[in-house]
Amino acid sequence: MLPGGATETRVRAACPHDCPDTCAMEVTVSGARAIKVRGAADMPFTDGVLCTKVAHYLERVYSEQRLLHPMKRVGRKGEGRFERISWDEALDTIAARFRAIAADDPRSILPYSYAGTMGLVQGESLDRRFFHRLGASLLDRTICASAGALGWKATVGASIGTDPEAIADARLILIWGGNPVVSNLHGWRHIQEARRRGAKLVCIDPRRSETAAKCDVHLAPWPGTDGALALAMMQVLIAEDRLDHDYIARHTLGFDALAERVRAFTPEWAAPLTGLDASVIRDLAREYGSTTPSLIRLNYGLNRCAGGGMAVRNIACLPALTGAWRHAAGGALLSTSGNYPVDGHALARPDLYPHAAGRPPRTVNMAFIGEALLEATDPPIRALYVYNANPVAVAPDSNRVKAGFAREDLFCVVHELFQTDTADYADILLPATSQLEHRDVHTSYGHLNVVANMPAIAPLGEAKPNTEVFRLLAARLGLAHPALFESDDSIAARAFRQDDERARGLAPEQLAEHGWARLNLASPFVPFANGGFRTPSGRCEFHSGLLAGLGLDPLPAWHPPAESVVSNPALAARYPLALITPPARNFLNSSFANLPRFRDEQGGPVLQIHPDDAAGRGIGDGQRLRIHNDRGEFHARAVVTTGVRPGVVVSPSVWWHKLSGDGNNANAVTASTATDMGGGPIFYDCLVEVSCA
Ligand SMILES: Nc1nc2c(c(=O)[nH]1)N[C@H]1C(S)=C(S)[C@@H](COP(=O)(O)OP(=O)(O)OC[C@H]3O[C@@H](n4cnc5c(=O)[nH]c(N)nc54)[C@H](O)[C@@H]3O)O[C@H]1N2
Ligand SMILES: Nc1nc2c(c(=O)[nH]1)N[C@H]1C(S)=C(S)[C@@H](COP(=O)(O)OP(=O)(O)OC[C@H]3O[C@@H](n4cnc5c(=O)[nH]c(N)nc54)[C@H](O)[C@@H]3O)O[C@H]1N2
Ligand code: SF4
Ligand SMILES: [Mo]
Repeated sequence: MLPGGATETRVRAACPHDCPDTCAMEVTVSGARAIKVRGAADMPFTDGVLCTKVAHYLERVYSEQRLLHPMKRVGRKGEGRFERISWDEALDTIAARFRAIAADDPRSILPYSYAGTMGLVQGESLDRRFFHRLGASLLDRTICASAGALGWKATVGASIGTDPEAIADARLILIWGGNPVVSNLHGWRHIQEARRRGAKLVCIDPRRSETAAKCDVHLAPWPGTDGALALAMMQVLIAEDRLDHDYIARHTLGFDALAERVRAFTPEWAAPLTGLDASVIRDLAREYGSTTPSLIRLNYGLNRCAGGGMAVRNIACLPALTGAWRHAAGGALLSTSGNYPVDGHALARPDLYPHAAGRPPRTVNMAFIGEALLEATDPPIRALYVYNANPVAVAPDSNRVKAGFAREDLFCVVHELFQTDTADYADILLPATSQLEHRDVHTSYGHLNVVANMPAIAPLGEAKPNTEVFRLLAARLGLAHPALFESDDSIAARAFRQDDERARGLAPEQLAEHGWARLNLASPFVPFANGGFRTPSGRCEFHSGLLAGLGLDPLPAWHPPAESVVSNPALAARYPLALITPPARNFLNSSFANLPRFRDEQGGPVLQIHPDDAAGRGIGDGQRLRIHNDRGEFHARAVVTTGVRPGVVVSPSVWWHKLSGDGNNANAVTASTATDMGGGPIFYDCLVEVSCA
């Protein structure tokens, strides 16, 4: 009992953000107010620790910037002027517009969401059911990982890899296209433990990231050339017979064709493409081929280039050649998400879709929302409902995206916690609850636990959870199906297939009480020690029937970047610098970028540039820069540093446009070109020129 009679309670929660660590949290509530958020001490992966962002979570939850009631637009689109309305007026307006548009063609309505919350309930349940029932356009959620996920799937079969809690005995760890110090903090703690026990850490990243600075070796290839590096490593392993023949014979498919394919891809071939010395590439391959256990921790940084899918696929072949998968601490890890027996059908109910004759479902690729809004004709998009996402800030080629959102004839609903760049374009702006105010249950892509989220406090103001809004809209639209009205607790309870062995221990009441549970997998979980790949052949597929069926090269290949000095010299003559815009430490994509603490920590948009590139352009440290190409421009402050290789410039992201000084963030220059597979964007495959502003 506290003074005044208030009691303190502790509520189990999950960090909702798009981060592989999916921390288990504990929220302390006093009276009606949350007073503390901390990492669960009893969950081994979280280990009582939250990152610097979420350690201050109450500043987000109770921010004075929170949207607390529905509003309608009174200014121009994008201007951000709104007037308060009631929930009844908001819902009636949306229902009336949706009803009218659906009467012509419901596919003119497009939902747009990504991973503002990763929760299965608030992120992929009633929302999906509602838009399925309506017969709206389907959204292909490609913006982050679709290229790499497909490259990995073609090779290994599913998003399954090394158990991140079993890596302490690795002797060599390649951190490839990832920056775990920033974006996988708890995974990094396990990597550090391996290092304490003697592992050597090699970081492969075009810039000296926070992680690269802490590794034993840093190799800085040109952006988008990892596929060539991996091919050359395979060439060396095979030519020098640094192979596990028994593993290859039992557990792989297509080795002879692979050997033939990589014969010409020598380190000398890869050197000019990657910008690494042939001897460096050969030494890396030799060390990889002679160190056991060896682990590759790859991340999605390397799938944001034109050849990103194939790059991930080429890397995924390596541990099968050396037999590194035999060891708990060996193999490779991109994502653990494929281990969860999520009942996607029960959550999303694709069967609710009304298959009207002569009207095939239409799918829109979220990555190219600008094009879709401006160019889709069959049918045109007339209404957009955005939740869990901030596309105006995070989608590539922002000027096109802004032009699409600015269409006067587009009816746009945004459901948000904050008035983001996207919210400024809403006709109706709805207030969303934070994670502390609603129920959810979470999988992870960086560990093997399920984490529950129980509501800790009542919704602030008039905020409502995503699910609640869809229940209310379904009623207003007269959509009678009972699946559209299921409660959050009930949805959470059916999230996992209870007949799946891996779900043993995930009983809903237990999870709600205990807060988290490890999947029922062996510990350590060594997924491919004895083969058992999730591919059609059950083998690691050097030759992929899946890719052949998609009209793609079935063998590992070299897919160059779309924009580089080597692959596009004409463009490089005008725009000679390769820009990458990786995650900023204090933001989570564009989340947190509006809150003073994190903005101040991050210190404004910067562009890191090598002294040689700066000198040639008369650029000094701290100078205001204009970064531009044919698509657009943004401004940032120069940081002259040898931490980036000459020819590469780096701008940690994602800033909000309207908080970036000149009204533009880095996506003003990124391209709306698709990756080689999976239809993903190529954020880190982007040529620019830089001058003083
Ligand atoms: N603090 C923080 N954490 C985050 C996020 C965030 O915004 N902030 N974002 C979250 C999200 S959405 C995701 S998808 C995950 C993972 O997000 P990822 O985008 O995989 O990000 P990182 O792990 O930070 O690492 C990306 C690294 O790849 C490097 N890189 C860029 N291009 C190339 C290339 O062509 N080749 C190679 N080898 N490296 C390249 C970048 O310099 C960067 O250091 O992180 C999540 N965690
Ligand atoms: N230049 C560049 N661009 C990038 C990237 C990059 O590295 N460089 N990274 C890309 C990647 S990997 C990704 S994953 C995307 C991320 O793109 P998004 O998934 O759009 O991520 P956020 O920018 O964090 O926006 C999520 C929004 O959801 C809101 N939200 C949170 N919880 C809820 C909720 O319960 N209900 C509702 N209605 N809203 C909620 C948050 O307030 C936030 O504004 O960005 C991509 N864009
Ligand atoms: S953002 Fe990642 S590291 Fe930070 S609390 Fe959430 S899950 Fe944990
Ligand atoms: Mo992402």
